[in-house]
Amino acid sequence: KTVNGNTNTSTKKTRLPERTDLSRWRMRDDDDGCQTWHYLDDDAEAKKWPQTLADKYFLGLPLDLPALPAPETPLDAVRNGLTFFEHLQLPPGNWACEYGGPMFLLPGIVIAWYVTKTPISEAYATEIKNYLFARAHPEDGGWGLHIEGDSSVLGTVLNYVALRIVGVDAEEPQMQKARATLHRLGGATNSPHWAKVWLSLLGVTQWDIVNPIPTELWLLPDWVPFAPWRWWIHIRMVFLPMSYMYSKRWSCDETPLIRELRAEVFVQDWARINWHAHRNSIAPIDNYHPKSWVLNSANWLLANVWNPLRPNFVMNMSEQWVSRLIEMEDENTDYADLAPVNNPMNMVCCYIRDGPGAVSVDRHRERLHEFLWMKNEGLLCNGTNGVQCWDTAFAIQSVMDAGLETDERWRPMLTKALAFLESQQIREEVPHKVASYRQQRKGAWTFSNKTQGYAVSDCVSEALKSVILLQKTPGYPQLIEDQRIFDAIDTLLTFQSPSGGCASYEPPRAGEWMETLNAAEVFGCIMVEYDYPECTTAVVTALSLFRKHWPEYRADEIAPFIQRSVGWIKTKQRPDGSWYGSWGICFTYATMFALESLYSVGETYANSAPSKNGCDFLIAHQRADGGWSESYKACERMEYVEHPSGSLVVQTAWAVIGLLKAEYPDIEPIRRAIRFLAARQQPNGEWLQEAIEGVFNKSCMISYPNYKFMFPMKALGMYYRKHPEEKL
Ligand code: LAN
Repeated sequence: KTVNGNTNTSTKKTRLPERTDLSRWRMRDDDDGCQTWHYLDDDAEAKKWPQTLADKYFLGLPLDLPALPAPETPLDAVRNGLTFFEHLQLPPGNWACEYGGPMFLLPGIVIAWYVTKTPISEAYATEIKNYLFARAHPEDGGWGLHIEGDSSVLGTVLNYVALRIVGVDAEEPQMQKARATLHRLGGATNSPHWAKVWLSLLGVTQWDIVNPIPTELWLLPDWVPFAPWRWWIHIRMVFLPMSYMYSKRWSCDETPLIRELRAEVFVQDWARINWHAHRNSIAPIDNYHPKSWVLNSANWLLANVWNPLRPNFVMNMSEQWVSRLIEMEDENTDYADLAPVNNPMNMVCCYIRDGPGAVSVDRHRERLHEFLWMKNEGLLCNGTNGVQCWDTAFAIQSVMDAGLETDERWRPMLTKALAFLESQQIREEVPHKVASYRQQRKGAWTFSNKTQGYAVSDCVSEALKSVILLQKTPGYPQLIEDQRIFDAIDTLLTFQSPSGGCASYEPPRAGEWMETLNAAEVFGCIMVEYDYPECTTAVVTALSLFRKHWPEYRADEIAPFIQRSVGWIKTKQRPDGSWYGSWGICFTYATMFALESLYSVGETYANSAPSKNGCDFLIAHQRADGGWSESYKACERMEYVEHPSGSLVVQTAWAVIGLLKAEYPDIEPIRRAIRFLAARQQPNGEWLQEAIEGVFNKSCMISYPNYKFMFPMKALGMYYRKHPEEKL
């Protein structure tokens, strides 16, 4: 049964079921690490494909695992943790998990389905409804930028529309409440830029409300300082399809549902709205990064002068080139695309360009499923098409930090994990490397899987470390030969920025001044790459490990690389001794990495002021119960903020790892933290989910649920190795 295909076009709908039967959901993880969730309506099929323990865990169903012997030592606690975590390893050898948090992703997919007349199964529709209701703000019924954020127009209007598309009635109490919040925030005319794009595709708003997204930008020669190839990959890959849709001013068929939405999401009478006048209307809560006067002036000129005069040949030429670039991104990634914003947008572009029945549209349709994740709250959209390589690399390291890789008990699990990383190493450049301005990637790993294909400096590094560590342990198969390790190193060496640090997907291609062109409003630091202590540390430690085993290979480049990187990290230390974290929350996360970098060049508490200051910072924030606890607010405000719910296992583990790496001389605070971690462990070996762990672009939070396993185990294991005599 499906609910869409533009069949859901009126208010007179049959109600969606309350819920689906959780025991009918299965996650399939193909050998290439492509993960999709399936609902098995059919009993015979359900019998043939039984639910695994991992499925049950993801769905929050009871696992009925026995209590393990109570740990007496930190090593026992690691063993118990691994006993649990091993159940979650998937057949190809990787780990997976929900990767939710952002609340602007799922509506994009639902809207893309709607405008491309893609049927939505009743099971999917029901669980999308459940997830969005579960995540509505408890007080005002709206949604924010991310699950912990305050209600904003972006979150509220897009999720409201998504709910209507999947078949929820406008008069349901939750919908009335959400609508009231949306109206209080000024309604859809107050949407930020990206929401205006989605709503214009639906024809709920008109394209005149969208600030210009000129396709012409892609015709600029490379030397132009603001040419898009210099932007951060995520912004340029989103702007690309957006510009195509903007130039086409394409909207889907006007259905009764669209007409109803026009009556629901505005505070004004739809027919009288002056769209053009609302280009810059935005609710204060959505306006994290107000547009600069430079951008406002450029937008004014483009909207009022250029657009009316724009010659047809420029339009055609630029649209064609943008279309070609979209095609290249699709081909480079086999339609997985970079992330769940540009994927649904590229799909819509293919639909506009190639027509409803096109292969390109179908392939997007298939791959979009990889972003969706099912849990007890319902169906959500992950931030990427999985966490495969990243989490698997850390899982391996958390066993090895405890020295358990030689224990026969864990060898099969680790061997499978190694085989997975082997299968996911990228062996060649993308087909359109030069034309699509892609970074070198041969020998690299991605964050998710190989078909997505985007190398990230720290993802390459963490995977490479795990592979080297395991393959250098006697008894493990040599799945990756030396030449492939050298390929990874060659690629890694291209990641250093002129500053000495390392960024995420590419070394920065322009300066921070580009933020004056940040049109997204809801994010900060999004226009260009920046160097990050986290990414830099990962590269430094990977190179350090590599040169221990292959001291000759490109030695005269590796040594200065490491020196310069660590030098850069030192320049980023703040006066209070901390480092600001961009990908985890927040100072605790980055300080852990920075201390590890310092350690890798022999700098520790005893002999280095930066290391000592970093430790003192951590110690100053330890809480009475031995734990640490930082709130996501720290990322937004750029100052340490305690989380209201008290000490948290993930941050406590990060702090312990940092202190141990820095060889902090006093065991007492670390011992208390270790006991805190052990006390939070459940009798079956697991740790429970606490506050959200990750962040991007300063303002949007994202979950890393496996961190609650990997980092406490790593901390406990490192502590055990250092103080083998310690009991819990
Ligand atoms: C990620 C996830 C992983 C993350 C780390 C590897 C942890 C980091 O160290 C480097 C950057 C990286 C790869 C990263 C970049 C931005 C991503 C892809 C995300 C935070 C996951 C989701 C986010 C992406 C931008 C979401 C889509 C939103 C847009 C603004 C386009």
